[in-house]
Amino acid sequence: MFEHLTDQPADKILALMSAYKADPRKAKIDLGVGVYKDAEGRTPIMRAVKAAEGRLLESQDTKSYTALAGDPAFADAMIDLVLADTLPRDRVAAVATPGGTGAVRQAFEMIGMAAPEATIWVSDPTWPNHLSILKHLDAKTRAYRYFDSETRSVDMAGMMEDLAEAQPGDVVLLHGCCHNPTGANPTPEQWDEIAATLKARHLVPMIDLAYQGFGDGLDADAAATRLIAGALEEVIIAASCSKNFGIYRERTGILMAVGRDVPQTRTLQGTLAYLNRQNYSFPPDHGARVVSTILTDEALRADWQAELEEVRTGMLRLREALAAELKRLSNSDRFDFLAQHRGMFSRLGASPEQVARLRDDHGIYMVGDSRMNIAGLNDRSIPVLAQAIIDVGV
Ligand code: PLP
Ligand code: TYF
Repeated sequence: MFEHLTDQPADKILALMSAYKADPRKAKIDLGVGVYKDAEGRTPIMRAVKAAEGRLLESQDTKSYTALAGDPAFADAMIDLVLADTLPRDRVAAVATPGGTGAVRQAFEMIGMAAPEATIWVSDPTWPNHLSILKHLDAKTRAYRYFDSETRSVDMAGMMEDLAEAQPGDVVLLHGCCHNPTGANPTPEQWDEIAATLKARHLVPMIDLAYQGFGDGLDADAAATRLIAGALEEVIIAASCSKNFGIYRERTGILMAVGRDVPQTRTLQGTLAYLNRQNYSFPPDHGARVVSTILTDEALRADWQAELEEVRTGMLRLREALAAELKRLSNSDRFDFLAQHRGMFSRLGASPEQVARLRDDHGIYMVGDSRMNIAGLNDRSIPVLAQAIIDVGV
């Protein structure tokens, strides 16, 4: 039977990680995979995470199964973090999932159960895993224009024109904040327009929220999600704790589904638990319990927020420094978009050839579409990167 299997294309981002590691040059810069790194290039364990793990080690007295939906305290804490008081708790169904990716996957499967004919609209571009999971599930998918490669901001007119072709009941996948891979995000006014369009055209939003706290702050980054969840009857939210808690390998995420009323939400809750059971039964617990321990303890939560805020403002400072250096070297403001983008990523707008030259001639690794992980920079590498960007002719 195995002879029927063929080689699958590698994940380009993960392949880049290996290529970087294998590069023997001392002076190399890793702007590839979306993992936060401090100025020394480390991905630290956050203080509150260490403390919560210590508490769990002391106090946990069983490793027995939790529930198909995961620990209820995790769901409550995450719904509060993402939605605050937008909705009554009994209109939100939620299950813990293995990472945000697990939530995305379960969401697509739920859509397939509820509306197999629905088209799932994705931004062009979007996170490559969205596309590969949709393809794997054989879901109907279409792209809407999102990024204006001239201004490096959201192509609102193109997006609206394309979504005008969506049929009632179609799903629109949105990045709640910190768009991956472009770094370009709708303004609050544009989010109002997006929410109004979804509502008027009876479209179902699915919001992927993988970077809450990495853009403009914990509440600001959830504002679009809250706006949409408050305005529409049916909403899907896939949230990740990988980045904002720095617990990537613990595989911690949550899938939420907002129902139009309490009975429908109860059915949704059962459906999500059913999907967990079919795919892996009980979701991972350790990361979820670390998160709920932090979010429900005043001191741990305050410390986590303070450290997350340092991470966020540190990346903003790097953005501003890179934009300023490029302004100086290019004698123009054409790189100012770098300071306006939010989150870990910016799409530089370099050609594939220029990206290859940055790697081959300068030891600078970014994804082939010229997505840079801003957290891979520090004060020493910013002038090096800026000069290389000018040298290859971006
Ligand atoms: N969605 C987007 C847009 C992402 O960039 C990521 C990546 O980190 C995820 C979801 C899910 O990440 P994880 O499965 O590691 O929680
Ligand atoms: O886009 C990124 O870099 C992150 C991390 O298969 C990631 O979202 C990349 C590829 C992948 C899983 C996670």
